[in-house]
Amino acid sequence: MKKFNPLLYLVTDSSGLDEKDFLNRIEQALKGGVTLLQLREKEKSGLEFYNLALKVKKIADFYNVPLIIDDRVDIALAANADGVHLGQSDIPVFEARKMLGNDKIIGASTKTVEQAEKAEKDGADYLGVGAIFPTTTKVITVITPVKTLDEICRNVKIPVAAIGGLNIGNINVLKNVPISGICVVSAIMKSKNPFNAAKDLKAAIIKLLNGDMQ
Ligand code: TZP
Ligand code: MG
Repeated sequence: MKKFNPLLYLVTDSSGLDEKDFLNRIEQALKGGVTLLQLREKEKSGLEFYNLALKVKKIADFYNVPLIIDDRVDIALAANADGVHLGQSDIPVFEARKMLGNDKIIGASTKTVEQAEKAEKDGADYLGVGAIFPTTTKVITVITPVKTLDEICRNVKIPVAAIGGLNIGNINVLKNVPISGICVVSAIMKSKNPFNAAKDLKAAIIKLLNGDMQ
């Protein structure tokens, strides 16, 4: 399995962007310090998703950042991505583990301590927990209180990344919560300058996790 660090985890959203702009934004964000990358496509056909995954994989490899594919174990395998991210309505983590073996990273979205403990037991390597704040990226979202996020972190051994509406102005709500990092979509994908957005967010999350934030 490729070593991974969910400190600053960029989840992509290509909607409204042409492919060149999309790929360029990803590259700028990787240059700015993104540590883990997820290709998340809800509208594309299998072929379109696969073709895009091949292009994104090349860029991610250049910056030595693991690429995770959202939902689709088949695309992750076909594009030789580094792993897959599964939600509660996707195929079960233990089935994905059987298909992918131990060399691929498996992430799971969880909203309760029970879901988190099950995902860990079933073979997940990290957890995404949220939405911490309302988000415009995903239409149907349920808020996960910071208290639940904290309980999840304290009940599993695998790394936990917080997600949902997070940006440089609000991540201080996560102070003292033993997360390993944050996942963001809009804070980077919709920023004017994805390089600076990633660089500034990374500095802020490092400060937050070291406990030096005001
Ligand atoms: N899962 C929970 S919230 C979310 C996902 C995929 C979207 C987060 O996007 P943003 O733009 O960082 O709020
Ligand atoms: Mg999913």
